[in-house]
Amino acid sequence: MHWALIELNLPYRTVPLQTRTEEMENLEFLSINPRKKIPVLQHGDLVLTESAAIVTYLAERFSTAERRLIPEGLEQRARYMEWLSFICMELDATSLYVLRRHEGLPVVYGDAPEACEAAREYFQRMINAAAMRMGDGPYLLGETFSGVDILMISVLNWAARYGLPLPALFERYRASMLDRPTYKAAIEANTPR
Ligand SMILES: N[C@@H](CCC(=O)N[C@@H](CS)C(=O)NCC(=O)O)C(=O)O
Repeated sequence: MHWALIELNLPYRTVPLQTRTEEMENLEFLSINPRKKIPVLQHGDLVLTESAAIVTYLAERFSTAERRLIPEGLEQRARYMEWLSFICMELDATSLYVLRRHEGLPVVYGDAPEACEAAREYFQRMINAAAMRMGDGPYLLGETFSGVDILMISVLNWAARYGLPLPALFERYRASMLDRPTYKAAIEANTPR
């Protein structure tokens, strides 16, 4: 979320919250997100949860001719939505989320070695298929950086954390994104002091 805000050069205020702490039980936060999850975006009366929705909302609302995070043409927007759905469902929900729960937090969600093994294999199959679909890059949508690159890097970072190897194309893609000044600024902004 920081990354999208920084790419779009938007002024914003951060309220730092730590998950799974008393801060999440705070009534004000519960009224904003009863699911007790971050990130949450508040823009005027609009309260939005879910990273994919937040990044896409910011992209739709604040893109300009100079800084555009979602394409204008119908077919390119369809490609954006395709990547968005693939990243959230195939890479995150059915693969990495399983690892985050059962390898990362077994005390809460229980051990499930077979499910984790299957999730690792599934991630590999999906990311290899995605590499065949990516084209010449340098971004998911070709020549133009967009919100789906932000979301893809978030899942590729999780993959790296769980030791999942990436196809060479995505290794190069991730390295070049991590080198982007706006990415570095976002990490800085998201690091607790
Ligand atoms: N699908 C949500 C997932 C959000 C999520 O799981 N956030 C983590 C922090 S990165 C969290 O709030 N975890 C707290 C918990 O699971 O109790 C999104 O993409 O925004």
